[in-house]
Amino acid sequence: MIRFVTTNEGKFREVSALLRARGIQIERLDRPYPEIQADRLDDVVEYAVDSLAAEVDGEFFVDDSGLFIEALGGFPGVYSSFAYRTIGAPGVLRLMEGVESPAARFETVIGLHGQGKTQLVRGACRGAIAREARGSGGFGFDPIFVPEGHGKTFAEMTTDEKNAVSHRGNAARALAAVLQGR
Ligand code: ITT
Repeated sequence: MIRFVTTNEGKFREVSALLRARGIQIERLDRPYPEIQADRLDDVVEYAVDSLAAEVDGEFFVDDSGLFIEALGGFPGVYSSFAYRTIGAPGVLRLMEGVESPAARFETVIGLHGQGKTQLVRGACRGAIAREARGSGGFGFDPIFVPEGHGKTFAEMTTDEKNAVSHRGNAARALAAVLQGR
């Protein structure tokens, strides 16, 4: 059984639903791991996988994600977890006051460790920061993110609707392809 190492219940709900629909069962390992300060999600994931590989038995993967807002030079990006814990979604909305372009994207990098190697797969989702928070589903910055081509925020979508277009949905489909192709 492959384990998804995450402290974030929302991430597990999304990825496990998508993989289950493809016949892949996973288990959650709810424990934190070291997240280094780096400019790229890839580096954060590689470091996390290496440190976990010494402690976790069997095959596992981690998901590191970030919200990159164009007008803010990509902030919060790799610092999304810190930004969420400190200023939260209301703080991001305040930073957007008076900003012309709401363009933003979510990115996810999944690092899979198993069979003696580490493989990274990625997913992204373009969209915009909403004017105000809407919806009660999802987690994190979901109430303030509207994916391109949609009127709803992620927090106004079901898990399946979010997975169909989201950064994590795209990364999890790439993970499923890796797992099914070997
Ligand atoms: P783990 O590292 O234990 O998996 P985490 O919540 O710390 O959980 P991240 O380091 O990837 O996860 O943090 C990214 C932050 O970005 C997270 O705290 C969320 O608030 C936010 N985030 C990530 N994915 C998101 C999504 O799909 N929708 C909304 N917010 C998201």
